[in-house]
Amino acid sequence: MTTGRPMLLVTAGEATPRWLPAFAQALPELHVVGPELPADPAGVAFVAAWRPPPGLFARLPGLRAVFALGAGVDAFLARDDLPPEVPLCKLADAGMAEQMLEFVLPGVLAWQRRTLEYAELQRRCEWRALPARSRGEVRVGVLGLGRIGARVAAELARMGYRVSGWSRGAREVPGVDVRSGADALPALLACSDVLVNLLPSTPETRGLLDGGRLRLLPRGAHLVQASRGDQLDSGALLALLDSGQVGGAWLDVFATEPLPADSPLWSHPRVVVTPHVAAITLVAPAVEQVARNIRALLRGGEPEHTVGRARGY
Ligand code: OXD
Repeated sequence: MTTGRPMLLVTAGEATPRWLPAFAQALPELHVVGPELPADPAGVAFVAAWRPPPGLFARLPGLRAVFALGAGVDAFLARDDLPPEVPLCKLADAGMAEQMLEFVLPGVLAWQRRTLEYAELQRRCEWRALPARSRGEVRVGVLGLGRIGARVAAELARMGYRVSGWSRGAREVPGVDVRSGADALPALLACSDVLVNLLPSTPETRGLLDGGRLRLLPRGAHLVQASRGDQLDSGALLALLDSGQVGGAWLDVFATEPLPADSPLWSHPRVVVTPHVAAITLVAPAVEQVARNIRALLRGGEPEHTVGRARGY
């Protein structure tokens, strides 16, 4: 049914029914439709989407802006149907930074409290105390200081950990020793007892955590990997876990998802596998951000948090 109001098409796979009523309530001035294309696709001015069907954007001649309903936008940028003049907007935090901190903390605490080493002693029924570590002795390296990474790094620093951060451009994060540029990476890796990867997936970061770079970590370091699987060489990681060079890995993202049943990562005693759940998009704050952006566009203004296509995030 055509209402004359601009249309917002919502498509987010199985989650679509959770988003539709929230968008309809937040934006009564729009006609909210989805996940199927309406009879008059030319009336669709906005799309809010996660993993939208291939070719969708090419069928929407009146498209004014696209809103990603997740943190990473690499899959949007890899498409060939998103016209370059249509702004693509990402979410800014939307409740994800706090969840990410909760995901990262067990990996940090496990290194500090030697959880995986004690698990190994337990398997051997061996009652033996290992030297204790204080927070101030634990060096955490956070790769990626966007909204989520910066918040995680700052919170860890506030808790008393020694935090270094690595970002593309220099920026300030309270309590964090920030380094930028490719030349700064080897030294940061060499002093990361726990390496936390929160980088966006871009041509520069794909394959970044290869065997050569992982080998730079101090012996027994932990890896927390919660951005994109295509940045990590998991074969190299397994070899380094087996040799003890890497002490443990918390992996939430994988090059192939779901992680294939025959992947040795599933059963490795020092790997924790979770199914891409480190930080879930929360409907209420995300809808609020998208609604604010759509209203700005309807008033003739500029949207916030647009993705730099050349930059890749
Ligand atoms: C993502 C997300 O970008 O889950 O992977 O939001």
